[in-house]
Amino acid sequence: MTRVFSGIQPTGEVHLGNLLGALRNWVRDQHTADSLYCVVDLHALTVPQDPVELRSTTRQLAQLLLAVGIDPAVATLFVQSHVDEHTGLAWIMECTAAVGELRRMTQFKDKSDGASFVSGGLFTYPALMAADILLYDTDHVPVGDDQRQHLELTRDLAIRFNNRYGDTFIVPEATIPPVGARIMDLQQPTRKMSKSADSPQGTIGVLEDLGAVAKKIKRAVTDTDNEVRFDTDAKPGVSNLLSILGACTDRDPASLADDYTQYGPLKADAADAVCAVLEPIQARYAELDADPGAVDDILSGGAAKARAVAGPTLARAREALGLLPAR
Ligand code: ATP
Ligand code: LTN
Repeated sequence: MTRVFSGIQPTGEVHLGNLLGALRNWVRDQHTADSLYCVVDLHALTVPQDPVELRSTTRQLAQLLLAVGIDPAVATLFVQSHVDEHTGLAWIMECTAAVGELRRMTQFKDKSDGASFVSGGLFTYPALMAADILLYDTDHVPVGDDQRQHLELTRDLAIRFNNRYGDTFIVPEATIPPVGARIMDLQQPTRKMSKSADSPQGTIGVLEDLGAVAKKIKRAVTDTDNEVRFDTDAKPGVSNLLSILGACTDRDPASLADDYTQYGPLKADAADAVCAVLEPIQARYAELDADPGAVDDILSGGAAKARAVAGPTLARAREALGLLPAR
């Protein structure tokens, strides 16, 4: 059976970009592949976090993943720091990666640029991500477009390791959705919608009040020429609304454009479509609120299942490297 793995950081609010670019595909893949989904709390440590907040956002994110539709009866849902093999293999990946290739990562450049403190972990972040993926003999990694470069590096590291030490890792592939892989900020449509956006008006939280969501979409930045056309370079704001509507209704954004001659109706339909997607997620999230212990139980079962796969893979890599086994 095909193996699928993906991860999401417990930092900030989960937004519509995360949902349409990644999480919806996680839910889809769990029915056709052996799927593991991970709350990557160790990746969150690459920038300073408040301990109380980190603990609660980690649990809340797991709860949200369940609300979105991850079913622990078919998929494995777990927290990265519960499975020590991630840090064990990360060191090996750090020693497989070259400084030059880590330096080329655009996410590192974006996140370190202008920051007053840049941790060593922010730089080696992609080695930990490669470890996450390779530990599970992963075939496919459903992610948004911004993770393309990290996936390429993961493949390069797997291939390099296999060439040096013999076949050890499966070389994974990114699966990036044709529509919704790069949802843009509603106020600055040339920047991706992000947890760390400057303006909350540009980002739609998955758990946000639906009235506020509709307002934000209706106030989204477009342009003055009033022509509805899918052209991400010339018309980034309008194209973003078409992508959002297309991703929510399973339609092609370029052909959707033919249905509209004005921005108002496009915005109204996009707002309705987004609210229709968010409403059941919010209802399930509220139900899960009643029983926080249930989330912890699911995570504990998930970690046990993940360890059973990760342990043998790490042992295989250590053996290939010539590390003396402990007795
Ligand atoms: P930040 O912007 O602060 O780095 P993030 O919003 O990218 O955080 P992550 O936890 O890094 O959140 O991403 C989780 C998943 O969501 C990844 O697969 C990522 O590719 C996807 N994703 C993130 N932003 C978008 C977006 N604007 N459009 C589509 N997919 C996205
Ligand atoms: N780097 C990713 C989060 C992430 C991930 C992973 C995604 C960490 N480990 C493994 C897929 C597979 C991000 O910033 N969105």
